[in-house]
Amino acid sequence: MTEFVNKKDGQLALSHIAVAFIALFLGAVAGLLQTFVRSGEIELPAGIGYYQLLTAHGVLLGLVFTTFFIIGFLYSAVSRTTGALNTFSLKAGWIGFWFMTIGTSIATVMILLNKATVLYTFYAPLQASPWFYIGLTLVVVGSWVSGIGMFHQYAAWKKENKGKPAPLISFMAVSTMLLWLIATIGVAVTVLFQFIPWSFGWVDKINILLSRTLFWYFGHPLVYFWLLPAYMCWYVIIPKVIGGKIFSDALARLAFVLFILFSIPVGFHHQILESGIDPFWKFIQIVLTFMVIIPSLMTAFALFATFELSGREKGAKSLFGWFKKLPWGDVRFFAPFMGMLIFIPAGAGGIVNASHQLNQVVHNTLFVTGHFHLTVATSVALTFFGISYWLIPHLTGRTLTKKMNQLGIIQTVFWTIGMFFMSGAMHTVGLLGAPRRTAFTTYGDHPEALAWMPYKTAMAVGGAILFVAILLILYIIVYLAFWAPKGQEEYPIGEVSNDAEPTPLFFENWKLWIGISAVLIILAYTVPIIDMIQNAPPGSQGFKLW
Ligand code: HAS
Repeated sequence: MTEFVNKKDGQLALSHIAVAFIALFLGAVAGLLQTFVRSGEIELPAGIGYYQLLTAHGVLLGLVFTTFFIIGFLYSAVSRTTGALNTFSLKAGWIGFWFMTIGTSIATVMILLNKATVLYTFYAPLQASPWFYIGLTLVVVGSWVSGIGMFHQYAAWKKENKGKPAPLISFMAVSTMLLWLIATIGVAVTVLFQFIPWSFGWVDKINILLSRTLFWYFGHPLVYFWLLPAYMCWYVIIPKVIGGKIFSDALARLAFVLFILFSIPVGFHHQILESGIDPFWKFIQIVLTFMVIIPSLMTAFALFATFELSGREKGAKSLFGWFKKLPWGDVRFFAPFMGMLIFIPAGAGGIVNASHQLNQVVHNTLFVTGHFHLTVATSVALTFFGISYWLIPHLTGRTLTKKMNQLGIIQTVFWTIGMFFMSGAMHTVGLLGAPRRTAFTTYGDHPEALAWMPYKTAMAVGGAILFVAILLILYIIVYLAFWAPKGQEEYPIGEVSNDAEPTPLFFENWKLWIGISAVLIILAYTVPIIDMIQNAPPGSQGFKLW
């Protein structure tokens, strides 16, 4: 294992991270404008409307910021722990990067031209320009090439280190990309065989239910593709930052394997209220959804154990004495920690969503919007910021200064307060029945809508605080990349506790995990998909399977 990321590999990682933060800025501007347009406070020129801004916000933050940041971070982690990337992997990384960047640019231009106002889920019958779907295809293909690059580097390391488990963080990077590859098959199929032919006009109808099902086959593991890199930081980076040890290497690997197995065959929990799917299959997928909660509970357990063991080593005595021993003044810890803390209510909200009857109360309300602003936009985003504070200076040969550390802590506090108002209001007003994805102006003076108005103000206040937090993070990032003093910032990688059990090698039996994952997917999806095709409304298949 090397202490530093090789310079060439660092450039690859940095390029990804640069695109991620440009997307963060543009997506945040769209987010702020969207809040004002939605509440009817401003009207924008050139007919720029709520849904166009919402699409830009969702695509740039949910898809572009995350995917680019994740691939950049994963490449850096693989290079740091398995050594400089070999020629094939580095090339694959750059090819993937350019495919993704070109694809993103095409899709963004289409959104800006108002030719792809279809939201980030692009549900049919909303239709975008074919170029939007082609752009998305390039992003997916690019990410596959990047994934293959990482697999190649990992395989080369395994060949040279026969009989040894791969470094934990590289194992996690490979697991995350494997999950992504299996998941994106769904979106690739619907885009290539349904949306592109339909948007070019080669066929005049589309099987909506099938397209939504293929989307959610991808959409739920997508959220774990966002989450797992945050877990990589929580499991591997944080123990080192707090001066402790990784509680158990084997437990961490098991959690990642469980995500590969259970995060895909669960898409129906986004479609519980959709007709056309037999309740039996919905039930099966809800059961599997509850299975995918387990690795998160394991993660919570492991984190508490790491915190407690490290605190006790530093002399903490009472039941919660370890809490005081955590490095509260270190932003590399503080930002991800706030992400963890918020993941507790965020996860509870997910369990509410997944609980069949409760879903009837919250589905398509702002409660769901509140849920994902806590999960991806807080737990994941704050962790990604926490990573950036040391990763960017590490890659640019600079250091995280005391002042930037302090500013990072202020940024984290702003983000948390902003999200408390915004997401708190979304959860509450959602329970009162306020629909998601609807401009407030369309409510008119509907009596029920009057009760929602105070929450609208809370959301706007939260949104404004968040925008200030975005400006702060962008300033810090630019400072760390270009102006911070030269030096060497540590790339923290934790060591496993001496008391942990040895790691069994079967965790790297990929054939086994891919096999079980395939069986679960086939079990959960085959019959309902055949049903959807055979019982589609006349002429609406878009393509005929048989
Ligand atoms: Fe979700 C909708 C169910 C997790 C994102 N989710 C969404 C959407 C998004 C999203 C974007 O079943 C909207 C999609 C759309 O546009 O329509 N979600 C779940 C469940 C979980 C879950 C069961 N979601 C996530 C994560 C996301 C995310 C993670 C992004 C990263 N979600 C749903 C459902 C819907 C849904 C339904 C559809 C709703 C509808 O009707 O449309 C679970 O994975 C959650 C498990 C989490 C836990 C928490 C563990 C806590 C940990 C922290 C420990 C803290 C420590 C700190 C140690 C069990 C690990 C120390 C603390 C001290 C106090 C010292």
